Amino acid sequence: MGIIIILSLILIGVVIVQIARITELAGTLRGEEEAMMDSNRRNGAYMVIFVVGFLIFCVISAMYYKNWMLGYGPHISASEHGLALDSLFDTTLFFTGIVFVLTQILLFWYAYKYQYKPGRKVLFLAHDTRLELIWTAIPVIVMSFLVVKGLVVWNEAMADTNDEYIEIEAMGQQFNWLIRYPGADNRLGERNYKLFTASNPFGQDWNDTKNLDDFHPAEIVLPKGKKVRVRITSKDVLHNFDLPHFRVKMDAIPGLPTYFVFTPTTTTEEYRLRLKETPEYQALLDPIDPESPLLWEAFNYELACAELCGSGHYSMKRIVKIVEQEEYDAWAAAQQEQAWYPNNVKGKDEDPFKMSPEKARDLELMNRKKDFRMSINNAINAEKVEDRVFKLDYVKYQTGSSLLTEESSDELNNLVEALADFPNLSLELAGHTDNVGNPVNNQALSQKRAESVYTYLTSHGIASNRLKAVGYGDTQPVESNDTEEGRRKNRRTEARITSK
Ligand SMILES: [Cu+2]
Repeated sequence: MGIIIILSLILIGVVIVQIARITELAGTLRGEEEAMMDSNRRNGAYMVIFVVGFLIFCVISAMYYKNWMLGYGPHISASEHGLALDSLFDTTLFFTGIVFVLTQILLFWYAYKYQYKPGRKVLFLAHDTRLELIWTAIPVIVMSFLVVKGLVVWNEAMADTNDEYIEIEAMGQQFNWLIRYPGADNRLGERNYKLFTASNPFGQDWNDTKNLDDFHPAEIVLPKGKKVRVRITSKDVLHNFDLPHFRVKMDAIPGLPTYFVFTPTTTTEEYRLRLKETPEYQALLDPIDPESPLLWEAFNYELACAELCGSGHYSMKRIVKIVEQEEYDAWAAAQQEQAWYPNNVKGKDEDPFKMSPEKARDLELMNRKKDFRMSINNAINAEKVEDRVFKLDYVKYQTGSSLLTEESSDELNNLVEALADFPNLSLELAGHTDNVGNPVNNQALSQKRAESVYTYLTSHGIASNRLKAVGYGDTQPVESNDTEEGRRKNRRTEARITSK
């Protein structure tokens, strides 16, 4: 094969040399100058035809592919800052477009106009201050304008924010993206590259309790309208975190964490509906399978790697879903079940909580706090008034007395914290007993117990006008009093939300 290619190249060379010789010979026969003028005229005309055809082709191809291009047709940005970025891109295209069209026209037109003619002389222009000024000043003005506008957009996208945001982490590796969510505590735990193992792909430090509820989903799901901060890192080589539909693009660099803040504004469903209106997206996804979905139905946002990182580079795609807040909450709650620590680390050798009872207790308290937060959130968001109630499961009293046990303070501190976070919340603290003993005594005891909680909260800085203590005695059982289990459930302290 190699020999054949080399032989062909030599043959083509011989042919070209022969043609040149014949042309030369014909030229000598007809008169050399005549032949050269003729060729110049022809080539000049070709140049003009080429530039006209080329510019028309540019315009037509831009129009033809418009609906496939980011920033045009249905592909207006799906994020807040993306609109500013697109407008910056359009401005740049406007200025460079003018220069592009003018230089192409002049380049080819001059080749025609200034073709060789006998007697025509070249103008030698050694220096012209005015010209120098003009072609320095125009780029300076245009470039300053573009750079300043670019800086404004950049600072906006990169600004540190005090707003509430969801922080997730994306770690590139050959060849996929690892995704980490902070879990119910909304905070990503510490990690260290020295801790990388097969069962710890992020190198999470399990001594940091913030890590214990972090989960690693297969897809990126985010709610519409919420600010998202992505921590971007790499495990091996350069990768690039690219969400083209949101105009998010940032290098993932080993050893140098980068980030990007963006706010998705369009759900996947809304984006599909936009594509539904576009003729280009009515085709079948798989042209030979009539059962396959249409292009707009099959559309998904995607995360790509935009750095040529190796042979498996193409496989770094991940699906990104933007959904409404309720759907996101449901998804996050389901993912919580798959949290990495309890499913992959807990009880194994690398689990630091395995040995120490102290740490096991820390973990238990953290989980209680999480459960408490969930139940208070559910109570606040409940639609029916009678559902706006939550139990203080770990508030306990000494037998037959209204004195709080020592461990009650953990749960009560969670309540103090929640009351500080929701300053408009007012509560009725309700004491309940089982039906053992005298109903009058039961009522009195439950009243006193509710008051103990009341006193604890007010002595920890909660305004007394937000709280009310009521004892219900044995009048509101939640289970039958016939079994020990039922009676245990009926002895309880609850908090009912009276205003929020
Ligand atoms: Cu990559």
